[in-house]
Amino acid sequence: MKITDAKVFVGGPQKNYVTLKVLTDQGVYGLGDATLNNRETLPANYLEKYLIPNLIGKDPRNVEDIWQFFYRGAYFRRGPVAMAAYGAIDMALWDIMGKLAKMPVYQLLGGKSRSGAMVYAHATGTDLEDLKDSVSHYVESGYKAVRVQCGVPGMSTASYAVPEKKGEVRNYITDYTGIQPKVELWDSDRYIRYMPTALAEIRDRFGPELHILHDVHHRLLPREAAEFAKAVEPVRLFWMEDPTPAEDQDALRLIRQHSTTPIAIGEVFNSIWDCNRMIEEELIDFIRVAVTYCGGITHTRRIVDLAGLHHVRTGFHGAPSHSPVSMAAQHHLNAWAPNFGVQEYLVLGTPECDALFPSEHRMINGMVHVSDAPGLGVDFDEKQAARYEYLPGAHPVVRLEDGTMWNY
Ligand code: GCO
Ligand code: MG
Repeated sequence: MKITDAKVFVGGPQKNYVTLKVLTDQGVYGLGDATLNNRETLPANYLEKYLIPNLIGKDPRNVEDIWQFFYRGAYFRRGPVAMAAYGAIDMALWDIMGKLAKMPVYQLLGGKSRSGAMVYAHATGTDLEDLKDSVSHYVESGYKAVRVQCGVPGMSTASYAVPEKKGEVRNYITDYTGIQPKVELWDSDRYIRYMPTALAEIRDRFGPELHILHDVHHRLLPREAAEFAKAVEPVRLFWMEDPTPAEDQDALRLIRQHSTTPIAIGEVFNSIWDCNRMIEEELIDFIRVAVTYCGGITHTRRIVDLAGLHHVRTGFHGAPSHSPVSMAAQHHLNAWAPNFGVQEYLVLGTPECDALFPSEHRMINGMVHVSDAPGLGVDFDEKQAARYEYLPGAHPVVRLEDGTMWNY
């Protein structure tokens, strides 16, 4: 059996999904997702210029060897661009394997460990009242876990994941008016003074059962993060995400020494080598890698297994930048992983997105029920894809009030 061709598509409904389709001489094809938010053309280019010419002619059933061929063969390995590109190939090969075996991918991984996988939604508000309305909306729709973010009084612009105006539904992940980023201003002091009381009000209003998550988005210094983690302890967060920039993992030790608030980290990691030490030292509670830019199912599964040895549960990244293809790959890992925690889950399910990626995965009452179709259980409509093209876009950048650059 041989791979005969592979094609890359960039585009989608208000998104730049990077979709890979791998074709074989047996008529079976596989799909992968290489979307790297706001840098989408880079993995697409890597696939087209370097990887696909070397993929053609290989036996798609040698999933492990193909992964190792690209990873070890590159010499300059790892990094989000390369790992997203290998990740897309890997997902497509697992899709092909499932279709050949006539089994859903979760069965190839070892079968189902649960009937449904809990997901969390993003609630947000310009202020606390606005946020409460947003949380109510998700609670009423059946979600058991909600991430909460809201504006901080006195801060001169909106901060991470918060709309500028009340009621405005803002695509805070990407602004598609061009590649020049907007500037957000940040003030850690105001945030540390305000956010613990805001989170406590959300707990009071919604009661003890709701799983409340919060994303600090790499903004605090280690000592500040320790103070914050301690201050929010009474709220009993499901997790506090990315309290400090992910490069300095020693910072987590200081936070750990001062608080029992669960820590989630990993959406910017690309390999097991970025997180093995903090997993082994048990400095985190949830690992947030994504199957897309962490090298696909083959590599992500190794991280999940290592995490399981150290009581670390999964909480895969699922920002709106992920296409239904990588989300499907994560649904299969989530169905199997003995140490599953939660799945981030957003705005999929628009009619345009469903038409582009028909799928049997279902989200009901805050739980994902994985598809039993062979392979990944998601398809890609090339006619629909022809409607879309690449849209240049950017994240905001962050500065302190005096102009100093800070972490987005
Ligand atoms: C999350 C993330 C995202 C990132 C985005 C960057 O927890 O979902 O922090 O919102 O900001 O993926 O491209
Ligand atoms: Mg995050």
